[in-house]
Amino acid sequence: MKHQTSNLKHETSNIKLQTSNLKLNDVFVPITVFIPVYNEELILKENISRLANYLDTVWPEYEILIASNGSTDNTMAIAKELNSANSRVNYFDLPEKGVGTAFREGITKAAHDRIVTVDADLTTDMDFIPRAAKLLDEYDIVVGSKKTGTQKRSLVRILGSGSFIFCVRLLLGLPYVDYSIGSKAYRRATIARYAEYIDYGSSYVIEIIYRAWRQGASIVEIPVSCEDTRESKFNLAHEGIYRFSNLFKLWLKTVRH
Ligand SMILES: Nc1nc2c(ncn2[C@@H]2O[C@H](COP(=O)(O)OP(=O)(O)O)[C@@H](O)[C@H]2O)c(=O)[nH]1
Ligand SMILES: [Mg+2]
Repeated sequence: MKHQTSNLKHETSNIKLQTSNLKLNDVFVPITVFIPVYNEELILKENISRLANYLDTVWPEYEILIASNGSTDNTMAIAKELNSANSRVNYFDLPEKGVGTAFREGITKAAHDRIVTVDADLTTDMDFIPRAAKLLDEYDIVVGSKKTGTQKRSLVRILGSGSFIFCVRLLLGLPYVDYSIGSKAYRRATIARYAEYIDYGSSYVIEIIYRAWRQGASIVEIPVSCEDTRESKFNLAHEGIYRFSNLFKLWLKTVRH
């Protein structure tokens, strides 16, 4: 798949290159770091500041895009405050529910053509962002994988995602092992093709990866390390039923017909 880039030569020495695979003469294409949020007032300010400080040291031009679906706490007020303090932080809030809905909107609202998704709790190592952004020079999609990396997560969650991955492989033949929303990176031109298939919830990840994979997109999976520090914002039972039923629907729609 063809990709348009607006090349930004990195020539300044004030950017410390902290990731092993980045070199001073690399070309750093601007990125949007997309962060879906729902009622994240407890961590948003601290984590976005931490993320921006980190990105300042590894990536010359970026946007942090905070995307909410009707958060009912102070999340949006904090997002507004962060934007006033730092013009690289943008935000929007949608009345409709769901991370997929937010992501679909994010594809059109993102300031840049390379979109890296990260969860607001920053439980996955931030160095996924520059590693994945760089890989988008060559690939359409980068899948950050906790399974091939390291994970400190509850057994219930590891077993839940393990059985989901097993069924994905069985039904769709997809070879990847992480379909969570966080730690993924996409070229906008690739995902824009699948925008109409983006569901309201987290199933959009597998929907995009699967459709792109079938059409021969270049996809790479890289390990990430993840340590859960809090309970999920998702209702895990509901999330499990939703994901498995959507997987089954996807199989019916695309494999059998
Ligand atoms: N926009 C949006 N973000 C959500 C929603 N539900 C959860 N999130 C965000 O999705 C990200 C992942 O949630 P998290 O609770 O860390 O889920 P985990 O992957 O199960 O640990 C966090 O940034 C949440 O704030 C939602 O309905 N809409
Ligand atoms: Mg989390």
